[in-house]
Amino acid sequence: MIQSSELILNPDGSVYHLNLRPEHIAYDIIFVGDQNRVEKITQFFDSIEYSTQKREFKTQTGIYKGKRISVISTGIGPDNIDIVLNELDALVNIDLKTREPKETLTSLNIIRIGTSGSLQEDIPVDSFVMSKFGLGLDNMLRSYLIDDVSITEMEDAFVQHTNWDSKKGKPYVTQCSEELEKLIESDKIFKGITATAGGFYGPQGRVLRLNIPDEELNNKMDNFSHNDTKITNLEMETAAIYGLSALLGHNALSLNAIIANRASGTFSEDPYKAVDELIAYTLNKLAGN
Ligand code: R1P
Repeated sequence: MIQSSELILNPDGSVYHLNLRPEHIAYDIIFVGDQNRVEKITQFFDSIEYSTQKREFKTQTGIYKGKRISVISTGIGPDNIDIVLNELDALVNIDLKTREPKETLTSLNIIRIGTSGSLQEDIPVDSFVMSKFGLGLDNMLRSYLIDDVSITEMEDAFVQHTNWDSKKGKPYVTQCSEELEKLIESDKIFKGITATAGGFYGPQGRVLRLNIPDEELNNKMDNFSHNDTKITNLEMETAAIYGLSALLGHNALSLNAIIANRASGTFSEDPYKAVDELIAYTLNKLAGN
């Protein structure tokens, strides 16, 4: 039995941070970072059956063209992904009354729709990127036993290429769900490695008033290539989502609207439009159109 200190439930039986009970979520789930983006997606739904919010975790579940979908905001960063993935998994794979893992496990389909900066000059602002791999620079996943899901060959190549400082912990590489990749892909979408940082400034090489150990790291990341796959973009959630989903048996895919290009120093003139287009594209693919 999982102790109540380990799996914390609210008085109404909902999981601690997400405020959800099992009946509140669909098996197809869209993640966004910003809670204000949840309704930018559900505004297209035919109906909404459930809404809740606690802190940055806002959920709405409803029907889009006959498909039941939940949209959940995760907030920023891999630490929040740890909370969201574990609590969603508990909703489907742990009996919350007996506090025992279920014998038959359920796989959720999880698609993140995010914004990101491109590292490659040839991936312009307003384009879409699908993360074939997540490269975690953040360490969160290393709190788990990840040998079965991490791609050590690429991790080692990256460590060598960047002369990675071992004091920062070893980067981890995890992969998207091939099933979701096939469902969503098109010739309009760039594919590559998405690097996930555990912070926005120093962890992504931004220097304001604090020095960082390796000012060349972003350049080295731009030049990294493994089996002809390059690092396309840098954000704060994808590798953690892929890693925990793979460990827990869920399917995950991360899509990003590119709103900045750090190689050319450009920023989208209309970032909201790019995100709206990615939302429409993803919803239609999920609904089978
Ligand atoms: C940083 O501003 C946030 O924006 C990106 C990063 O991953 C990070 O969470 O994601 P969203 O588009 O989900 O906000």
